[in-house]
Amino acid sequence: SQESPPNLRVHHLHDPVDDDLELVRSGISAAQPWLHPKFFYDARGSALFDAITATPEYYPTRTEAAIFARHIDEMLAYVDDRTVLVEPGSGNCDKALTLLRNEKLTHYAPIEISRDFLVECCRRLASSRPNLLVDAICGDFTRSHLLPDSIPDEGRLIFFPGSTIGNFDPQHAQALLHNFRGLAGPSGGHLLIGTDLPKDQATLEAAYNDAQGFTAQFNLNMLVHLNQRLDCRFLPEDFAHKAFYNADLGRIEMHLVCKRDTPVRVGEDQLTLAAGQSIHTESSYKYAPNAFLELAQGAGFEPVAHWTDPKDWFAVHLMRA
Ligand code: AVJ
Repeated sequence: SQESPPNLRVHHLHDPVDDDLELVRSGISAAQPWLHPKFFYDARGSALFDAITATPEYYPTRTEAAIFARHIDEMLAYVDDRTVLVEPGSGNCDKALTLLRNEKLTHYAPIEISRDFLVECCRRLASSRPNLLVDAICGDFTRSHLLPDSIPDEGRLIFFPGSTIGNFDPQHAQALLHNFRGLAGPSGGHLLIGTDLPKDQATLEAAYNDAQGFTAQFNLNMLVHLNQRLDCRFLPEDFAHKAFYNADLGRIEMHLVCKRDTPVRVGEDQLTLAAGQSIHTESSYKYAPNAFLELAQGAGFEPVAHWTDPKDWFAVHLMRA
């Protein structure tokens, strides 16, 4: 293995497999079977997500990037040289690069469940930026609400771009935002968060049904990942990708539809999913700016400002903790 650059520290948070097994067991045996979207992200899933963001149909990543590029100075007006940029669910860390170009930011702490992927990305980042301190935190941000002691808590900036908040039902989203308030530290913390906006159904549905089929592979890869991680013995060839906009609930839903009766094993339990049944693998809520503000204020944040793109497809909110 390669040597780590001196400005990179790698931390591993407690991540018990037993709890994941229980999460899979309760989901798969529900009346509408479901699996948590965090199980998309092993190394292959993270690479497939990167491929999705490069497709012409998947507008969120590039739309958000344009908003950052245009308004970065306003967004970072509150940052000083003690600010730590903390990013739950950082993926390949690309989204932070625009912010990290600002010299006031000298300390970056990404938290990511896809461990090997994170360490590899952080090695590259730390090598190319010798003056940036990188604390790579390998762990599940939906579980861990404490950061390693080596990360100062004066005025942290919690960075949660990409509309990842949309994966959580409103009630869970609010609880997560509440935890982020804790992460932001006792004084002067901020949250910079991206949310996808409601828009016409065709644009939304195309973004989750790209013609090259990366989204379908990404969805199916969850089964391969769970087979490896928890020995579930799903038969991926028995499932088909399906994604549609649920207008009543204001969310995209992704499912894996059973093409035939198919066996599943979770721990000691053996069950059968029937042909035509589906596993709900992801929701992606689309919040109008006011709806999101209400949610975040309910979690104790105060709005500072928000920005959108010229088409009003995506929003970035800055909030005070
Ligand atoms: C990373 C959760 C924001 O919901 O749009 C992309 C994941 N799923 N295509 C999203 C995803 C299918 C993505 N988030």
